[in-house]
Amino acid sequence: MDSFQFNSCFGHVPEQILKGVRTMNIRIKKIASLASLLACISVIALVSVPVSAGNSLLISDFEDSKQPINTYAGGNSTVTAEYQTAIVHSGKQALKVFQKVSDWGGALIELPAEKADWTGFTTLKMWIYGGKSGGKFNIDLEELGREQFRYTITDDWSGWKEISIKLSEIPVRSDWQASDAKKNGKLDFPLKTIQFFTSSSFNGTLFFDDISVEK
Ligand SMILES: [Ca+2]
Ligand SMILES: [Ca+2]
Repeated sequence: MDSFQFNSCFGHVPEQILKGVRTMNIRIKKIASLASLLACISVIALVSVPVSAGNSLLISDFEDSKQPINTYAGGNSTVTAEYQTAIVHSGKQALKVFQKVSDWGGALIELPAEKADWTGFTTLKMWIYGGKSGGKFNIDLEELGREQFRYTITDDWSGWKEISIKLSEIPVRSDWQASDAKKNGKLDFPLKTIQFFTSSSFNGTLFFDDISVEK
């Protein structure tokens, strides 16, 4: 409302009051501009969500009990794996793996096609609840061509801890490869399995949750 309209409505109004009305208009416009800016920032934030989600590929959060967990063990070893709700990092479930291994044993999940191509991802991450047993265990990656890669971890902490492993720093297994493996010493995709708790000597329990690969 300009001063002509204001004066027409209310008769002659002193300049002091008109000045106050103009100032108020400017403030209202400033508030409107701020609201527009905040709306824009909100839209940008909403648009950014899928981009950050694309930087991470969830391998398993162990919430789906139908996802099979396979275990294997040598004649002198015992391995059990179960979904449980008592000790979790996220959601309602995590995986508990008990091992009493004196020859060989482990637990694995098979990767469905949509989680098997890690092209463009650089880092494998997972949360492990350690028991501070001092034992060593391995994270093994197996390709579709059966070549295997191994990263060794020492169980030297208690409680949850995030393990972060650069894919480029996971060496090819030097102790064993399948006779029919297509060996070239390079981690090729798609992967077949992630064997997240293998060992030749371990006595204890570990919990696993939120396995992912990140860009
Ligand atoms: Ca979980
Ligand atoms: Ca290879």
